[in-house]
Amino acid sequence: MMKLLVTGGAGFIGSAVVRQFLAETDDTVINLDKLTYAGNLDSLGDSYDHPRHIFERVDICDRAEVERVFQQHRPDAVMHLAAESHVDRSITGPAAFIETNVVGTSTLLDVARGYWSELPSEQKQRFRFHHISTDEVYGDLGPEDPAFTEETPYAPSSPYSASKASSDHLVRAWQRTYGLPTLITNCSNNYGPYQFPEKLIPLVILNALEGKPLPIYGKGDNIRDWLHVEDHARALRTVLAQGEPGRTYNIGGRAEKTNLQVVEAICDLLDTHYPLPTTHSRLTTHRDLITFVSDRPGHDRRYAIDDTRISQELDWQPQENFDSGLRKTVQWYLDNPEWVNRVRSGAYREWIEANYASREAVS
Ligand code: NAD
Ligand code: TDX
Repeated sequence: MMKLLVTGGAGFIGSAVVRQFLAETDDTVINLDKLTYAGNLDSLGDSYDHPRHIFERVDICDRAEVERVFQQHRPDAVMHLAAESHVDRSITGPAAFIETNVVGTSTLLDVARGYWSELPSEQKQRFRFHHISTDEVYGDLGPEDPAFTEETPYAPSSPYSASKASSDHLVRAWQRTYGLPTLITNCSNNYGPYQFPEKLIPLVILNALEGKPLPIYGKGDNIRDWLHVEDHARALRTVLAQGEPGRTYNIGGRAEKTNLQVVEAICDLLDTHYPLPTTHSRLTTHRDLITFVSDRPGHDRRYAIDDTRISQELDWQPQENFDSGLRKTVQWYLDNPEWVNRVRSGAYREWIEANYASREAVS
């Protein structure tokens, strides 16, 4: 049993990590999240009220508050997922990415270092700072290039990936200079339930359900490797438990697809389960909604992960294959109109502001 501090636990991947820890272990989870537009406590479902879940609305850039959380809850390990995560937003507004992903990560690291350095020796040895990062730090690949390994040189293309690369370097520096026992994982594109509909898969599902255009950047031939979020959460738990401090592990889904293949697959799934609205009678299939739009500036062509290290050293493999994972994901969005409507209408934000504004006023 341990006390785990998860940052970003109200986000897409963080909420999956929190739900999994609470359901499958006896650990206590301290969930530290600022609740930006991407933070949604609805995504925790019943886990929010779980007796082993403690929620702290805190900005990782706020050193005093982060110190308070460490001193008050005394975690055995940190899993750091809080970040600005959307590439398109980083292109129109990079400042928040530098602030949270770079300054915030350095603040968290430094508070963790101070806390860790004063732990009793046994606890100090067991402590881990696990930083959750992306394959985008490696830049992109040509069609015939070998997949990214943990030795691939960094070459980030977007403000988002540059900010994540910076945070990875900070984590390595804190490990090398101060001896903080860190772990880094670099993962490919995640998909699954509770993903904010700014990212390709939920955006396309929800636009298709409303008969809206499905925007594909450029020709749709950019390639991503897709991993189900529950598989990612399982990989993170494996690395935290068994990973060697100071080491990096790549995590991937063994599912390279062009964006057009992904969007067409969603359209085909919806054609069988959810016929087009009658208002669109001149359209015969959801594929007719596909609209090619101008490309993302600096758009990475291809990502692919060589998962030899995590699969051979830690015996982790993805369990969900992309076809069935995508089918379940489409079904989840069909089955959860309440979550979808609250996200789309912004209602979840009103609840957060009402709830936490009053809490702040009292303290
Ligand atoms: P997300 O945008 O869904 O969630 C991010 C969470 O962080 C939100 O709950 C938000 O409120 C919180 N947050 C943002 N700024 C904060 C701050 N200053 N202080 C405290 N909390 C803050 O992101 P996600 O898709 O769940 O990604 C989680 C992590 O995994 C990120 O670090 C991301 O870089 C990494 N990652 C994501 C993917 C992916 O496909 N989504 C793939 C690889 C790695
Ligand atoms: O409307 C769209 N049309 C489109 O063609 C959107 C939103 C995206 N795309 C393309 C761009 C990408 O090639 O689809 C691909 C996937 O786009 P996103 O869902 O925005 O993800 P990506 O940019 O690949 O980054 C994601 O994976 C790596 C996450 O957002 C990152 O946080 C993670 O690190």
